[in-house]
Amino acid sequence: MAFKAFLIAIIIAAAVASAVATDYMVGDNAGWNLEVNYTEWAKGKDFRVGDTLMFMYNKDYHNVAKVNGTDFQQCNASNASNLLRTGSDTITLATPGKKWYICGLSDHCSKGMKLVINVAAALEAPAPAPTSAATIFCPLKSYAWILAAVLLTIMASSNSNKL
Ligand SMILES: *[C@@H]1O[C@H](CO)[C@@H](O)[C@H](O)[C@H]1NC(C)=O
Ligand SMILES: *[C@@H]1O[C@H](CO)[C@@H](O)[C@H](O)[C@H]1NC(C)=O
Ligand SMILES: *[C@@H]1O[C@H](CO)[C@@H](O)[C@H](O)[C@H]1NC(C)=O
Ligand SMILES: *[C@@H]1O[C@H](CO)[C@@H](O)[C@H](O)[C@H]1NC(C)=O
Ligand SMILES: [Cu+2]
Repeated sequence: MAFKAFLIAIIIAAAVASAVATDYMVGDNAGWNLEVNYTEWAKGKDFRVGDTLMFMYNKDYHNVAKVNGTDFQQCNASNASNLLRTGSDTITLATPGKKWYICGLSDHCSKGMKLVINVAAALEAPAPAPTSAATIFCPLKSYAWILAAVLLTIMASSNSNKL
């Protein structure tokens, strides 16, 4: 019974979290290519931990290299920590701070296929230090746990009614 309630709590927490997180299609309908000004695209967007970036592109011509600030400035994808090339890549923004992405093929980066964003802490979470499992779930909106507690109470009482 407690385990069932725990599962329900996790499902609710996940649902609430995904309702709060935003999925960004990089370049919107135009996708990831040479046609979009990604500085313009990122302008005014409030990127948060837990949000996702979706890169959609023709994998014969483009890829997505996650780089640092230096390699971003120099359009150097030769030692990218993360090279994505499926044509449909989703990146979850896991930590706050600046994130840099460039296309590593041909001279696309210097032609403008580069995106830098600034990721802020998750919404409504005062960003506790990620030290324990509890911090993974607790900023996931405490009202999910209140809901779970209510459910648990209901389940417990319906159980005792049968006795
Ligand atoms: C892209 O947009 C930014 C911000 O509006 C602008 O400063 C920049 O010149 C543009 N880049 C190109 C290549 O047009
Ligand atoms: C690109 O990065 C690689 C690996 O870090 C480095 O060896 C190379 O010198 C860099 N190239 C330029 C032009 O910065
Ligand atoms: C950026 O990454 C390159 C490897 O690609 C590394 O040589 C360089 O020291 C890094 N720069 C910073 C500021 O971390
Ligand atoms: C390339 O990246 C790897 C892994 O991050 C690192 O061990 C290596 O030293 C880097 N090479 C250069 C030339 O920066
Ligand atoms: Cu490209």
